[in-house]
Amino acid sequence: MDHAADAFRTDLMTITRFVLNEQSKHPESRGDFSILLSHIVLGCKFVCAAVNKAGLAKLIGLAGETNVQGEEQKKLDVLSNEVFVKALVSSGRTCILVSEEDEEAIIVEPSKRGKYCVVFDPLDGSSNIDCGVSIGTIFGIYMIKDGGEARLEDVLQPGKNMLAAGYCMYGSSCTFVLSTGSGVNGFTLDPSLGEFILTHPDIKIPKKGKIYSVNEGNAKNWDGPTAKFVEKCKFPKDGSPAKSLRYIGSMVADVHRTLLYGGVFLYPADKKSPNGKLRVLYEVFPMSFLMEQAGGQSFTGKERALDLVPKKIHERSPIFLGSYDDVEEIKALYAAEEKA
Ligand code: AFP
Repeated sequence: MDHAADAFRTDLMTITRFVLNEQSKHPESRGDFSILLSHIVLGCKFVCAAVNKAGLAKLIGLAGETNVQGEEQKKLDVLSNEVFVKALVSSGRTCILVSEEDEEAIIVEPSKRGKYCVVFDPLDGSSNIDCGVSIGTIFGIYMIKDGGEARLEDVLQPGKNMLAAGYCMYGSSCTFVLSTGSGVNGFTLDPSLGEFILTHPDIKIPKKGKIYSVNEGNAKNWDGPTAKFVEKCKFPKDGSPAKSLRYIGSMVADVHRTLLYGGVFLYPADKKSPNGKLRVLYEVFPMSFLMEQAGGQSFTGKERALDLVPKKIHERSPIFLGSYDDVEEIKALYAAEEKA
């Protein structure tokens, strides 16, 4: 991208304009999706502002603490969840919501109901808040199955049925990455305009990467294929250079880097957590959707991640996602183990 030319750009592709352009390719569309997305974007702008001033505003802290007015302070993830739930319900376009913060799915009251189901983690990586590390919101959108009553089955669909997925990363800049099923596009918040501007059009992940990303502290509990893959990353036997290790411990930040620079992000199963740690609906599926749309792959150790059919809303799954060739290597290691 030509940054010098960018500085003088006058024809700004805002996310609203981008989504309306996409909408115009579907003459039957009534704009419901665009409205839903604008409510998600609003939630992200709110969370971005709250994250930026968290230290100053003393928003960080334990839920249950009181501020000087004697009001109960809300933890940032609790606050973010409230903002997203309210924004999504008030859009009038949703019927069922699943949030990482809520034990049960939220069934939207009939008078405010629309046809979309939204699964989301309002503030992923929240253990990183207090030290200023990048964190983010992750979301996926499904269409209600038969257009009738909202039921739990509507959000227990395989990831490949998602209509759209994305994340917003609250980092050195605020970046919104979106796929509506035809490629991946990245938008950066211009704080002076309060608008997300298209800065990363048609993101494609490099076919092979030079980075692997995993919590190596869990290595003693890994299964054979994971251990072999990481060993290959560090001590390649084919003469290729060793890969670099980068691990932030905040999925949005680790996946964002993987998407832009290539490589592989893994949160495998281990002896202590046979299903891994990450949640299928609002971590594994949206990130897998984006990876595939960017030309990469995503694998659970058994199958294509987007083929998985969740049985519970907060189900977990192991995940290996990133550059096509790197994930292909992992798949080969699992296939070899199964054969043996
Ligand atoms: P927190 O929300 O508790 O910080 O967890 C973050 C997360 O769900 C995901 O964003 C990271 O990729 C992953 O957990 C990190 O897990 P480890 O700390 O076990 O490496």
